[in-house]
Amino acid sequence: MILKNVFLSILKIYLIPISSLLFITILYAGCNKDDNYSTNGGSGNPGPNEVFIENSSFTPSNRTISVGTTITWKNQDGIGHTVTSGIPGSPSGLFNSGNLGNGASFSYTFNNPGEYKYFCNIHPSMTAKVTVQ
Ligand SMILES: [Cu+2]
Repeated sequence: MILKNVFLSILKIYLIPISSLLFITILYAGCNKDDNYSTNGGSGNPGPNEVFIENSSFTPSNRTISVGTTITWKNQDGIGHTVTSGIPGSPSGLFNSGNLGNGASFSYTFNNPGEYKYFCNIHPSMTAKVTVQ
């Protein structure tokens, strides 16, 4: 009977903190994974404020964000691209990355709501937009 009580006490003292620690560790591991997800700049999927340029297209082609958000475009292609505001043949002049080589990135902060179309000045078939709300 005494042995059983001792055993139960040990269970209470050690098992609860250990399982809590394990739970917290798993939570943190999940968060860190998300952080890498949006900042690794390598393969995989773009983070919430990123647009990847890959296979001569903008991914995702319509990114919806809130006012004040900075979008970062990353060129994952082996060839150069630009991120130019407006539509092919009619740039709006709001932003223009210039030629981005492989691995290069460009950022722009959207401070007003609206729909912002953009394209690649080298490949006019590459068009996309950012919706700011
Ligand atoms: Cu291009």
